[in-house]
Amino acid sequence: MDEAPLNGVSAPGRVAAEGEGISIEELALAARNHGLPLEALRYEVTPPGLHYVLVHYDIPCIPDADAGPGPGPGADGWRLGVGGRVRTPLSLDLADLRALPAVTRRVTMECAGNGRARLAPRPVSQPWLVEAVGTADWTGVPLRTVLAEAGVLPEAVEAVFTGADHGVERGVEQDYRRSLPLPVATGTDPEVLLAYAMNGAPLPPQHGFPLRLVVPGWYGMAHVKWLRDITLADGPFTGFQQAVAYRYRRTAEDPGEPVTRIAPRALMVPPGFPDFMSRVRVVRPGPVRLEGRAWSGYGPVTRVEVSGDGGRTWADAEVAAREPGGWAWQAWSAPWTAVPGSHTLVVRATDAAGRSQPLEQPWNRGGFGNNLVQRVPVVVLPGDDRA
Ligand SMILES: Nc1nc2c(c(=O)[nH]1)N[C@H]1C(S)=C(S)[C@@H](COP(=O)(O)O)O[C@H]1N2
Ligand SMILES: [Mo]
Repeated sequence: MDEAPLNGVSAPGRVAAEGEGISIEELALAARNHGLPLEALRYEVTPPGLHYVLVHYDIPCIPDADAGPGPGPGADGWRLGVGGRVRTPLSLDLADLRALPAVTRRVTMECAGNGRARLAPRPVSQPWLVEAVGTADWTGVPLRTVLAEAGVLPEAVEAVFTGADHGVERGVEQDYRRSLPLPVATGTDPEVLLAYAMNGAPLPPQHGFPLRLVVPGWYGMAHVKWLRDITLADGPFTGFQQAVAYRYRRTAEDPGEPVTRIAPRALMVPPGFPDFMSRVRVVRPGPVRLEGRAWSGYGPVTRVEVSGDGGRTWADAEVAAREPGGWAWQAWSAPWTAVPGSHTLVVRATDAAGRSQPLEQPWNRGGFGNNLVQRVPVVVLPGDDRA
């Protein structure tokens, strides 16, 4: 179905008024979707259930025949259509896709809205702090394998991907749908995947069962879940998720620039132990090994710096090398001496292209690509009276 205005349901995108707190509507989104608990940054591959989740509408229920009694290819009744400007339109089921040569890629994915909740003024949407990230091993078929089988015609310039989920957003009824320029869709660096497995198991319902797109290095919105159709188009796609949402704009009228690759970010496993309500960290005095992960959609992270005094002075952390050709986060660690009192720890990543993280809050209307440095307030206890 084409995108169409829906009479009677219209909520324009807006930014919160000065001092306006998080609303019940934002809380409803924050409760449906969820982030990575920061202590789970300790895992190189995010354990099942701890990877962040972002779903615009409802999770579609596509039955999994494999999960029930009796044989079956899985996802009975589901098929992936490949059409538009192609020589041979295809209709593939999961068995067809599993019969093609498979690859597995470790990919860090992050929501473009990560960091939005701290913006002032705050764009009213899913209120992420910094935790909308996760890393998984995705198994599937390179998209270019399937496109080559269909035979892309010379006039095609974009591939448009449609999910099985449906909803209304700012008054526009739509299927979740995004496009990629053909050079990205058929490229090898990154190589776009049609993934049917996550960490060696079929995709969980919330992560796109039975099939999703994985676009290494790009923000989450490009990784279309519950993929049911790929259409090759001879012009740029102008649907809602492409032309209205996911653009870097200063004002509502500004056409803006499209949101694509992930800006560099480092996150820290908060040290010590938390206060239940405030999440303030409590640390015993003495040497502490700070650790975390860092990533960038523009290439490897080459430098991670840590500050123990709110960003006045910095020290280099040790950073693990990125797997060649890989798109997964890199581990970092740094020593720190916890001295009694209150401190703010800060961490900052820089990638091979020289992109880094700002110390002052940047701002755009959608709250996208905000890679402001993470600040972790800690209270170090007096003396070691427990020793
Ligand atoms: N079909 C569909 N695909 C989707 C979405 C969606 O709502 N519907 N959300 C996108 C967004 S905004 C993000 S950040 C990622 C989140 O993927 P995850 O939930 O597997 O972490 O999926 C993307 N793919
Ligand atoms: Mo997202």
